[in-house]
Amino acid sequence: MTFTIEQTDPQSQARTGTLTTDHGAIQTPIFMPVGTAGTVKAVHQRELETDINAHIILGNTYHLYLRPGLDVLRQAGGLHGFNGWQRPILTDSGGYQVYSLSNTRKIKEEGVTFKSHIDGSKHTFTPEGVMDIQRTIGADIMMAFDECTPYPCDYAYAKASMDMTHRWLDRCIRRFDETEGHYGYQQYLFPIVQGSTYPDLRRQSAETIASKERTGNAIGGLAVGEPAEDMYKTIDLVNEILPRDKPRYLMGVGTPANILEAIALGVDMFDCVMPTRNARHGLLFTTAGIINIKNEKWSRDFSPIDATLGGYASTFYSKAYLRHLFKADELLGGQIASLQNLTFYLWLVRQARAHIAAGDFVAWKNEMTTRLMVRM
Ligand code: PRF
Repeated sequence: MTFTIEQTDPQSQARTGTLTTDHGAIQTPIFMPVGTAGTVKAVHQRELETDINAHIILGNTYHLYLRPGLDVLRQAGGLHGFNGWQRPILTDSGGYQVYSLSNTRKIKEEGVTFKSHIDGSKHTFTPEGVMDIQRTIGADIMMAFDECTPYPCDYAYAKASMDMTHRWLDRCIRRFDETEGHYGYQQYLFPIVQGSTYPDLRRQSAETIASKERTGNAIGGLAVGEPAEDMYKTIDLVNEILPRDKPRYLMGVGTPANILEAIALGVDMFDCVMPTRNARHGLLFTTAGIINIKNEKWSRDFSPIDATLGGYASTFYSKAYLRHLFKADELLGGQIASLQNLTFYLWLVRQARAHIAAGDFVAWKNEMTTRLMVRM
């Protein structure tokens, strides 16, 4: 894997770059659509490639391990062989999903024991096991096993948790370095910075993570309910320490405004369920602002969903028609809305790259942030 920085913004920490994997190149800053269970919900692989032009998608260790399970994935030739997506895939390590989804869980030094949200069966994730599972899934980028602390979180818990995440990281690295991918291409391991919102813990964690000298680094434990200002301060502090010449991935973020601010602070990669989850509830991100398509005001608006954005779903279907689909509970509604929102998110990061290259990123970001918050 190589990461080349192409342009840096003189007024902020923003930069553009190219991350090259055996499954192709990723232009950064990039947004990665979330495909939890091996599918970006309600979106075809073809639309992901053409209309949305996703460079990389996410999968989740927790979900894929429980269903379809490792035997099926191994026989399919990994997730790429199973779902047909031939561009890069990143998998989250499962820790975060265990904490948010499973019914009961026990966190110990050895690992996390939990009950499946599907059938109540009992399982244990260890750092070693999670490396093996991500080898079998065949993700180009594998994430270290961590604990994402809740917010608020007292200092003693945050410190003990961070120390354990660091010990888990050493176990992940050992297992990762003594194993190989199964499918003939390289895989890479990204460690994750934790430390809640405590500056000294974040500093210590960023230094520990940087010292491992992996291919790329991630920032976890944010966007869990803390004020946006605390999130930005933490990103700024951590990015001062994480190496400049390696990609930085901010996990589970966020709104369009969050993404633009974090790009200005030097983040290169993002993922979030927001565009797809909001879409299924009729909330649209458009270049003119945020729309609740279920509102009566759209019932006779026969204009395209988002003519400025371009692309198939945004120009072919009208707001009135999409509103009708949602009111009638038609499955096509969620599909069109998901396509609109992901096309928008990928457009947003493409615009960011263009404005970093043009040298007017900060002015554009400030104007865009105001525009995108408009509720129509
Ligand atoms: N750790 C992992 N995945 C995550 C997070 C984390 O802290 C977050 C926090 N926003 C989202 N996804 N492993």
